[in-house]
Amino acid sequence: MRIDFVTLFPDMFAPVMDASILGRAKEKGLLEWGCVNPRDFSDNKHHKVDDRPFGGGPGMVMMVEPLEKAVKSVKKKSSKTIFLSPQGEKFTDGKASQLAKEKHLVLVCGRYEGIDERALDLFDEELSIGDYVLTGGELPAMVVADAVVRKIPGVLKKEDAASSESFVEGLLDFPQYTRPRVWRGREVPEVLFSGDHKRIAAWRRDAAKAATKRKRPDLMSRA
Ligand code: 4GX
Repeated sequence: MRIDFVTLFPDMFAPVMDASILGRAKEKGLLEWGCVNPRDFSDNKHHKVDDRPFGGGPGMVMMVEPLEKAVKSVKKKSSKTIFLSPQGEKFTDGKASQLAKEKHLVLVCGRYEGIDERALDLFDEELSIGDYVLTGGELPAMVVADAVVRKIPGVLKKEDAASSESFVEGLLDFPQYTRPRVWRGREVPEVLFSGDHKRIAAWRRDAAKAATKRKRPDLMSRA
């Protein structure tokens, strides 16, 4: 998969996109990514990309022209273009699985009070990572990229690690333990040492259900 970020702050991306599992995905040839800066497409001599809102009010609005040129410079027929904003459809793990099947994502990051409404025609989808307001779309774009790339076959070490986790079956993860077997008097559940894989699987299913009921009752109806 290739991902292009349209952003006024391209320096934010490498520390996240080249680290850890995403960095390894790139080394393995499973991910390519790049940034394109609307500022480089401004015909204004000061490379201006924002302007005051018509009708007045505080803050600035991203101008449509540099944004359109930047998107068009990376977009191909097979690309899916996505704008990140609090007004978007809620981004979910299911959405991440859908997007992992795409060949090319163009993730567009807004700043300021938002973008000129007429720029919305450039996008196939508008997604929100949650009901809070950030200072820009860069972190949401990287959240989406991270959740999508880990779904690409071969990115995670164990092929099944992506399908046996939270949300995929509508439940939270089951509790995990590692050494030591006793920590400050707290013991690891006995069943996990039984070697009985059926019993362990049954315990994990029950524990996942109990955790979901307690921590995220809103998910229970879906599971
Ligand atoms: N999930 N932001 C977008 C600029 C903006 C402001 C108003 C449109 C209208 C966000 C989120 C998010 C911050 C990205 C504001 N765009 N994006 N940006 N929550 O908070 O996706």
